[in-house]
Amino acid sequence: MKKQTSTAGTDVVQINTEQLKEQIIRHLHSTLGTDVNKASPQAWWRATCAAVNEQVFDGLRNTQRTHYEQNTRALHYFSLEYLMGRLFSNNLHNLGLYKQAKQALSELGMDIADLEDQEEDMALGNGGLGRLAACFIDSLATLNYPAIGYGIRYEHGLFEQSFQDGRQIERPDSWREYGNPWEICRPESVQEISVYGYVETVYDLQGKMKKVWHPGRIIKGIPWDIPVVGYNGSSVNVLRLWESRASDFFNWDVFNSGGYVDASRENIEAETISKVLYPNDETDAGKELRLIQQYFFVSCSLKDIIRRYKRSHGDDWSDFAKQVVIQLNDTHPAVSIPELMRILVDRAEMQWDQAWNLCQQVFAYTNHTLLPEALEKWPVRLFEKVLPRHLEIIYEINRRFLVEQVDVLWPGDNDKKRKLSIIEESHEPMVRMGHLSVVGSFRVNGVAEIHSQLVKSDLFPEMVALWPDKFTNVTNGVTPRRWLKACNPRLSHLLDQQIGSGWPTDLKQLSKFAAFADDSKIQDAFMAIKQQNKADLATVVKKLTHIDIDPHAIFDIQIKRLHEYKRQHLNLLHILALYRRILQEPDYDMVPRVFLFGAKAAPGYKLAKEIIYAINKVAEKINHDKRVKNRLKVVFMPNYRVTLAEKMIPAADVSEQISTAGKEASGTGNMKLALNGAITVGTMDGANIEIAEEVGADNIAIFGLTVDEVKTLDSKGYNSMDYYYANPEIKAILDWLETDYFTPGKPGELSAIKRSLLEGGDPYLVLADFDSYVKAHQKVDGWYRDKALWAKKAILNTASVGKFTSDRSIEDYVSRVWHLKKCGINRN
Ligand code: F58
Repeated sequence: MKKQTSTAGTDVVQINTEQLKEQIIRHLHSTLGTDVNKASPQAWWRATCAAVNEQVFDGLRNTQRTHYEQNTRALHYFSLEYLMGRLFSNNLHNLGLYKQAKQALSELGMDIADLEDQEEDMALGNGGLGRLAACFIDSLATLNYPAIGYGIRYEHGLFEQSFQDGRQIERPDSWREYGNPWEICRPESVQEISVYGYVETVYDLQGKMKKVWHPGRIIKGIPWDIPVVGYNGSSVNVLRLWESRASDFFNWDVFNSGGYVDASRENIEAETISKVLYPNDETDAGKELRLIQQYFFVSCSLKDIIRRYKRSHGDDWSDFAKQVVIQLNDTHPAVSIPELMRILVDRAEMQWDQAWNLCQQVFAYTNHTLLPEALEKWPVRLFEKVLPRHLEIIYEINRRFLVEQVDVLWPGDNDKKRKLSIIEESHEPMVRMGHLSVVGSFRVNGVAEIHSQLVKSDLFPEMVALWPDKFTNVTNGVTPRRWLKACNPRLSHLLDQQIGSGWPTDLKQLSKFAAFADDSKIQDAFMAIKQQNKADLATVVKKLTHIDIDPHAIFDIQIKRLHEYKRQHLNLLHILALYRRILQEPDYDMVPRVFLFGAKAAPGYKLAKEIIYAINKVAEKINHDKRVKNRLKVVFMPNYRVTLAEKMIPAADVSEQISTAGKEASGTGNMKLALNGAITVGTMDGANIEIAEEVGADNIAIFGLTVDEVKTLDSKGYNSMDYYYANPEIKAILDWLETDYFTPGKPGELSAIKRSLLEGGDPYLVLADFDSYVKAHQKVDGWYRDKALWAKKAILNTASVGKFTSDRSIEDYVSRVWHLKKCGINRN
């Protein structure tokens, strides 16, 4: 093996094809216990993973040793979700071994793509928030920042989706039923955590009061490490995921007295904690198990951090805030604030003020949503049952906050106190996790410029008055390694040829590609790549749905969780409008379009599921209607997930980013699609605004009400009925949905959408934006007719979105929040 210096300047151990072949065969024999002539694709995949891991573990050891020796300040990313997708090709790409592995496998008679398909997605997340965490840990490792991701090792990730007669069916996802080659169990770092029970007040000999929590149950947390391989031989960081188990395998007393069933029930209950990812999107039901999940992972992680700190500092806490910074990915891990206070005050016997001071230097909080129903609140009653001592601590944090901060700025103002209190005094008193997070953190950020503004103006204006410097913005980003280099090898190759191969770690270099926007040769090459990617996707579509789509049509793609605010139903109304025009005017002139959807609805979100059903039923009708003459096709891809996104994004011509202004915090799919040369049809919402700024008004189709216009309309009183009666096309479409045209023999089956838009008041202003949305699409249709014009716009999209690399987001966090230092890895 020879040592090489990579473009990043770090040493990378490069192994060649022959060595890789030997390693794979060796693992086939000694790890898998099989042979080349009878190994299944699954065994080949595992053997190759084992070979890859030889490199990964080298990097991991070197990184951990270097971090230990340097005693560096490190980021601890606390997230209940990591939507990782597959790791096989990602790790190969990041190690710079993809080509060698492809070649080695081909010489061994295997197709690397077939092996890639052996891997289940690691879908430990719902959507954008979980995928953001995955992009961030990729960037942290790539940029050589000491960091560790903490989360839960769910047995079942996000449910698997299929359609039965157009309706969403959910099945549990069992991603690691047959094991996961990327994880390492670390029994030496097991933690025990407590829940339930009661708090006793005791006095010591000096008369000093102490609170003693007598827990009702102890649960064991077992850590599993997933190496996070930075690009081009940089650091290999760790994602540490906790699995829950009963603290002792059996409660022997109960067992011995014949209570086998009772003893094993306790076991099952403990294991339930890490059993399943909550599939709620944006709305959070007040579930006891969810609170326990949150506390379980937070408590295990904090103890893990403190154990590591104490190894080098003993009981001296004075460097803790210098060494440790914890980022709360939304409020889900916010219970770590009272947990750290409990550890410091009850366990380490620190004075409250000193402990609170430490806490406020350690935590930072990212807000990902403004939707009121998504702001986490826990019933005080539930908190008291599950975490009685933490509730007391929250009360004390709140008391001091109201007396020492709120009452000082607004003396005697009880309205302000009511509004700012961490405890909401409703008929069912609640703990407001957003308030707790702001009060307990030194920095709070939103995830796009407009969103961060709205966090300040609409969500926490008084907190801004108290702490103006606490609030900042970090616009989201995506890793260009996965979302361009690995998923779109054709375009990556063209970029390498035209602008060099430095762009994956310095995405601003894409701007050099703008020089080719008018070059007809590059335009042709770019469009040919898009065409091939579309043909590939057409094959996938055929395989998954049996629907034929024409790669020459415009591929118009909306991929994201299904939610009213994301307005998949606005897209549907537009499709219905086009269909109706075709039926009314048989020669209706439009560039053929394929509308592709990918979305999962939360299992309990009725209207979201009705929207899926409606799209599927409309698709069925349109796709079989000869009169359409292939001008329209509608496809709902089943089981949308990271792996499907990697196939859809490189093939997109049009990117649908159509949320009601003010509702989508940022969006990240918008960035991935633009990066791959899709043109956005979008509202002035979230990061769309910044994308528009970067690509320029000519290269994006913006439509709809702005945030300010939405606010004005809402305050004036919006009446969706006005639009229904004023616009005959809207009326005809909504009435159409009520007939049995799309559901023969079953009129009214699709009426839920109409009901929500009319009787329901259309809370997301679908009808208000409909007209301008249709016009934006007409503009896009016009652009596409001119191939050179389209190619230019698409190229300029790719060339202009360098800002949206997660590397830039991470650098923003480092300078505005974390203050970390890069730590180059010593190899030997
Ligand atoms: C998303 N939130 C935002 N939440 O909606 C999106 O605009 C943003 O780009 C992204 O975060 C990253 O900042 C999101 O995905 C969830 O999935 C939660 C999961 C847990 C329950 C509540 C919603």
